Amino acid sequence: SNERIGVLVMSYGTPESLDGVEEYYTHIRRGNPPTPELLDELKGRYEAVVGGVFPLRENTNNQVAALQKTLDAAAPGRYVCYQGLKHARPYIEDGVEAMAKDGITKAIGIVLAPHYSMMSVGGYIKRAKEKAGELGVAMSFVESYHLHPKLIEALVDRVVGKLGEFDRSQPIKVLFSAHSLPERIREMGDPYEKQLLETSEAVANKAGVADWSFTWQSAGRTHEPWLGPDILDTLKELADQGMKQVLSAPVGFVSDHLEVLYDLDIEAKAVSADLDIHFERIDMLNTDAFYMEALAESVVDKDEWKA
Ligand code: FEC
Repeated sequence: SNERIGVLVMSYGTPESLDGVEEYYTHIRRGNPPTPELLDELKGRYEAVVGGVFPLRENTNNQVAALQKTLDAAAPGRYVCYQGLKHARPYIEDGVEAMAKDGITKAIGIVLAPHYSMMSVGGYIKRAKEKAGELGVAMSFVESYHLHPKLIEALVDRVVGKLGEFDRSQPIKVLFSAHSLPERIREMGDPYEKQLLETSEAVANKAGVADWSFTWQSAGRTHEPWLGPDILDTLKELADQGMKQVLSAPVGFVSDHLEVLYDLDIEAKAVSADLDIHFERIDMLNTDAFYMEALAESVVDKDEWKA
């Protein structure tokens, strides 16, 4: 049939300007406004990275446009992409509403994050499902794609490429990382950790990397315990062991944004410099062609309405 299928492409979202940081932070904190100290601290991080520009917005726009092109090449005219953001406009609910307005009754949701956790991707899906149910849009979801061969290939290319910039005659540690989550996800039997280790291992094996480990980053500023060790502690530990070269591979993220450009490129790099460690990071996927194909193939796989 020539029915059009909606594709709700979901991403974290970022403010549009420094003035929007308070609303954004309040949304992340489920309606609780941050203290002035926390707000200033977050604004300071945005300013340190990009002087008030928010790269995640343009990167998400570019990723959605590139995915549309990739889907058009695979199945001309069948899929129409809509954007839905977790913490900024257009919100997930806005994306579902836009589909319904365009007369779309069947849709597939996918998140621009490869690993499933109830506290991350699960939250995106829950909100989309709720709105779709209200508006009579039938939806299915890609929950994860952390071992898609083209995702792995794209990451392997980046690891191998960046290793070329190190002194190969000396030891190099590859540090895979992802956003930490509260430790209580363990009691909930969450697949997040296992999936992250599977991605890391697949990339390390294919890239021929023997010396690697996985570490967490960007833990939230709350009182409950978060998954560790944090990358800053891991770097200290490595320095104690005499390691002088580290390649950072943040496989839990797919785009240039604050958690990479600040937490790794500024914070982890400065800590490394103090520890006399040469620290580099792999390039992010952004609109990488293999990544776009991994997304497009995952969407087409979920299309239960195709002939
Ligand atoms: O560039 C940007 O403007 C946005 C960068 C950004 C990304 C991102 C991805 C993830 N987060 C995840 C979980 C949490 C949990 C909390 C939390 C808090 C923040 C804060 C900022 C922030 N996150 Fe985020 N996250 C990004 C930015 N995140 C800013 C608030 C200040 C701070 O704590 O640093 C804690 C919420 C709470 O307080 O209760 C939990 C996860 C991901 C990766 C998966 C995904 O992309 O959805 C998981 C990008």
